[in-house]
Amino acid sequence: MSQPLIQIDSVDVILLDLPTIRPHQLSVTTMRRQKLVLVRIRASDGMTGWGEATTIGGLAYGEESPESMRVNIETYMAPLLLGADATSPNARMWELRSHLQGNRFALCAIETALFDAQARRLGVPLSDLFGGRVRDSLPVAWTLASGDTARDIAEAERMLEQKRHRIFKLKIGARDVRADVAHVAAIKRALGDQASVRVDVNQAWSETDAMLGMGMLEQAGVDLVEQPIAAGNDEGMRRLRAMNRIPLMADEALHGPADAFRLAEHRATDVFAIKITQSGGLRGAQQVAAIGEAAHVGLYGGTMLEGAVGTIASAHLFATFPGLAWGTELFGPLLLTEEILRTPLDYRDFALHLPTGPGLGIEIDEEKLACLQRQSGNGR
Ligand code: MUC
Ligand code: MG
Repeated sequence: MSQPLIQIDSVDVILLDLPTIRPHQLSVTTMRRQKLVLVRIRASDGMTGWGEATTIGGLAYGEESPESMRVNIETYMAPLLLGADATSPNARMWELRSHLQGNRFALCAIETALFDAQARRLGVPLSDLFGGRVRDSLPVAWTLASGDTARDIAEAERMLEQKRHRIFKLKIGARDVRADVAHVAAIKRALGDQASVRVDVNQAWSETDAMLGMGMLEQAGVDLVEQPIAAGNDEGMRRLRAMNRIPLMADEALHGPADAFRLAEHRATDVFAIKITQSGGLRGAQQVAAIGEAAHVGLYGGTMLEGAVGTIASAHLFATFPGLAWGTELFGPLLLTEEILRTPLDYRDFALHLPTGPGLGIEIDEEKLACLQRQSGNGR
């Protein structure tokens, strides 16, 4: 093939270890810090694109860790990208996928960076490359996960007052089922009809725990139960759906279009929690949404608690989904103590408002990044 006119010049991986505003307790880990994984791709026409591959608690949540991603991107992915045509994200991703197995998160970051740069090159928002927006703002849930009922209620009341969030997801599963349900019921009682209360069990329950728990959660007025049982137990999810009226959402069970197809075919879920990283990238997540819409599965815009880059990339894609009945949980940057953008993301009126500029529509503060990298001890 002839030499591409616009080539990929560099691929950099930047790790930032940032404190969270409070401990964030999930059944699989308690986060006090979040390690952001950022990918920066520079092209010979001077365009730069950014992507993100952040995960939760090292290897506590998924198969890729921040450190393994850095090694894999630098050793195996960057050499396949350098010198190649920067203007076709699809061609680059096809090439990578034909040489590599797995690595959904790392591939998502690379794909996002390629699309960001290409959209900037064309002078359009990234969402335009995915068919265009059907909305300019997205409802955003907040996760209550301090581990303390009174503190969670106070936090939720503050969010309602500030008009930041009126959908709350409660992380449960670390304690006994009855203790967890009592915690959820107390929060729902305190908030009443002003808020939608949902729970995420992060696979912690056995099927019998879930049979008990879901009935009680329905009585307590909970609107949605996310991944109560093990990711591989489709039959269990099907049985729970048949037994309960409360909708069920698949999260850890959903790793891209093939899982979406299987879950839809088995009628194992009411709602898909779509995450761009879990789906292996923006195109994979778009395909998950298409399968959901065709199979009448509800859509929810999920997060891996990414910082601003992954959050706004997800928002660009989710804003193109006509059916997003369950809203989103794109609150990741609000859980962090440090800002990496020159202008922070726009959260107000219970929603995230999308930027209108080209690409991701954000400007990374590279000086701040360099300083945070040094503080994190992850600089290069
Ligand atoms: C998950 O399991 O959904 C999303 C919000 C949150 O607090 O944790 C994540 C992961
Ligand atoms: Mg979840």
